[in-house]
Amino acid sequence: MTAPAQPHRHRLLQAGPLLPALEQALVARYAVQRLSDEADPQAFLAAHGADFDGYVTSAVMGLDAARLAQLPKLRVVSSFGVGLDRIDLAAAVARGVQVGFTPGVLDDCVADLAFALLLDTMRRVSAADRFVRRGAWPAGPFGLSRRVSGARLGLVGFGRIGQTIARRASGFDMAVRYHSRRPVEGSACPHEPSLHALAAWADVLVVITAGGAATRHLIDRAVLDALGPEGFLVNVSRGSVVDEAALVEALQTGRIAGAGLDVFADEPQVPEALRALDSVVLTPHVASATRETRQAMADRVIDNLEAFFRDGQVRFSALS
Ligand code: 8YV
Repeated sequence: MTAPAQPHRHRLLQAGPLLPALEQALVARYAVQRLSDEADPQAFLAAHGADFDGYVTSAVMGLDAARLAQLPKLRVVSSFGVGLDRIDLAAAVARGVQVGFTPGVLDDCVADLAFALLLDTMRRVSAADRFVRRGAWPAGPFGLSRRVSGARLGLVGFGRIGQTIARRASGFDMAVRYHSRRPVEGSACPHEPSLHALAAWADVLVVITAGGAATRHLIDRAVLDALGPEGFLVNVSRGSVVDEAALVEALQTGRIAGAGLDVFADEPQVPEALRALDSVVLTPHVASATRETRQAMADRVIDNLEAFFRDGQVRFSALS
């Protein structure tokens, strides 16, 4: 166990592994300690928790109130990602700790992956690829899939990413409606106040709402039944938003047609029941994972820290 050196530099605790280019940029500017390198992180925090000004984490690794309490001198958190469901913002506010995140730079890539999953599930691209690879084609044709152009797209959540997905959909002549707590002013897409009505209307439901307690299991058995046996589900938000057990059952019994999933209830564990289904396309939480977008996110993480240590204010605050 080593205490961080270089007392003249701001001391950052890094929750775990991050993009290598970001780790290099952090080390070039600050005295950085990676908590996940410690054999006994709890003992390390007990001995050195008071040494750190800043905490660097990600939307997936987060920062809970217990960890925050182990860092009594902490002044700033810089998170790699837009999701805030794993960061205890109330605890940070109560302590006067600023929280920076990376909005605006990942909307396009998350929307692109949502569309990739939508196209793949409806047109059965991955299933057709498996069909060709296992040599099944000579024995007979691959079955029919579903037309995407002109289909009805229901968006659950209509923030920056939801609106970007809607723009992608216009290129496919899709009809788009959305469900959110409040209608978005100035949008050409109709707001649907009832999630069940949206699911019943849609051919494909794309979930892009925030995670956390308020949206836990929003997509439940009743919503899946409203989507129906011809309907598809795509989730690029958080696994917690979908009742995964209800989803597995709906897929196994053909009560919905298929699903494209980038996020899961207990990542990185993906239930065997989902992996066994040919009607499901699975990706390992990679919606923002392009070189360009991850670098832009890394730049925001650094921007937030530099702005805080220079001006006392992160550039992109999760608290405003
Ligand atoms: C990043 C995400 O996943 O921004 C988010 O909320 O879930 C992803 O963009 C992820 O934080 C990388 O660890």
